[in-house]
Amino acid sequence: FGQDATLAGFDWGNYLEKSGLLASPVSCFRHVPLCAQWDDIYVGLKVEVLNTHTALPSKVYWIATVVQLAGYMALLRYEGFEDDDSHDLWCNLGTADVHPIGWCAVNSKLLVPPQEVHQHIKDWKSYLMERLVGAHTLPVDFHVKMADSLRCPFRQGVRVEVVDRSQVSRTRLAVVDTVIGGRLRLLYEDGGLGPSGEVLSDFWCHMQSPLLHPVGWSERVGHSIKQTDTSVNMSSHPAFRKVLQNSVQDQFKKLRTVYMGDTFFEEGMKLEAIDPLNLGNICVASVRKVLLDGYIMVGIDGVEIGDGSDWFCYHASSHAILPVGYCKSNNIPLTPPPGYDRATFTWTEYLEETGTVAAPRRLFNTDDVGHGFTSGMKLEAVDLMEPRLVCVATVRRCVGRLLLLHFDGWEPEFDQWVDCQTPEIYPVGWCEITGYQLQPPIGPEPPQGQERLHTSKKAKPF
Ligand code: MLZ
Repeated sequence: FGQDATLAGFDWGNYLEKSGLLASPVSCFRHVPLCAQWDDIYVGLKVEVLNTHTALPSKVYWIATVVQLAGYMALLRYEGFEDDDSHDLWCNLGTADVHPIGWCAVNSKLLVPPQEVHQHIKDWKSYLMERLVGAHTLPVDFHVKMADSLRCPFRQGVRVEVVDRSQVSRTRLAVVDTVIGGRLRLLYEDGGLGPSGEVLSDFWCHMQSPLLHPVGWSERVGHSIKQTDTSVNMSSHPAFRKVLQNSVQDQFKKLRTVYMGDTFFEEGMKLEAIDPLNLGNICVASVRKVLLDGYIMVGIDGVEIGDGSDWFCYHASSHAILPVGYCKSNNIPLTPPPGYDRATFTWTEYLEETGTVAAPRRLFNTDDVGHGFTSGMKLEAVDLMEPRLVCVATVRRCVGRLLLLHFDGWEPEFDQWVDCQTPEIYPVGWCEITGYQLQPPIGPEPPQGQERLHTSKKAKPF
């Protein structure tokens, strides 16, 4: 795979067959089309699908059975081939010309068997009748539900507040430019345009991303926001020519309510946190500031610049902050502050030495949600360090709510911890359905257990 795969479109079916056919089911992803319908999709269903084995000039269809599912992809076997798998075809249930049984009759389409089947089954009409007794099929409203679920409350010209990729401790006003599958391309209001009108600074995230907020949010919770540089003129860009409309709270996902009463996070409390700039590392960290509405600013111990510009905002319900001792009890390597040895670092000594206390365990959202992901499953995942990219990925570990994602073909240093409910992961086939560009693996996988030589990856903000 490589450049060619990008141009030709990545062949998930072929790749899955080489890598063991394991993919996360659509029902694992609450933010994706057809998630709620997926209980009705299973191996053994019969469908009417375009017949690609015919010399006829017009479109004709035939009955097929789902023999394998992987995300949105289904491996289909035309009726009549019985145990012969040599004509099986992968198709994306979200995009393929595939329908419930009965669709052809209602829509005056012809059911014609593949040539090979025609030859060895003489009376295919009664053969079919026999095979269809008691068969289950796609829900009749399958494609309607799909179309409904692709609707999005955001469109070009809507204004939001979003993390400033050049300084993660603050937000910045931005305008929606493009929406693909619920993922938004945002242009900072003072991001600037190049000499030929090209955008100099953009940011991609899903509409349910925790990094995205309605206009007015920063001021309301006490988060810092970059003042828009009014000398930068973006008005020649189409997104800024639309009537700009401020986003409002109900366009956003509702966060779980947290009570900030007597026992809440306090400045100086210690915790473990996913490093926002190195998402494969869980580090020793501190609460630096308590904002309103359950938000806190967190700094990574020992690497802070000192002016607060590298603090990161998390909601108290975020998966990315964890109680002291979480890594140890879950066998995850904890990254201690520079100067400490991974092998000998202990929280007890560190707390004593720094005269600090651990944030109480009950403040963290470590509820087990029974998510259904298992290690080895393939999926499509955003590289959160370059969030424009949706990549071929594998679940490497599952720990409570957390998933360690590996990007196929990339060094393990690119691995990222994410929450099982992050809106930045998608089932196999999602890109094809939404029209989003999928990044194929860049090369063959390094052999298991043997890590390739690499130069160390520089952390860069997004
Ligand atoms: N330009 C970057 C791309 C990294 C993308 C990795 N995605 C898993 C680099 O080569 O470092």
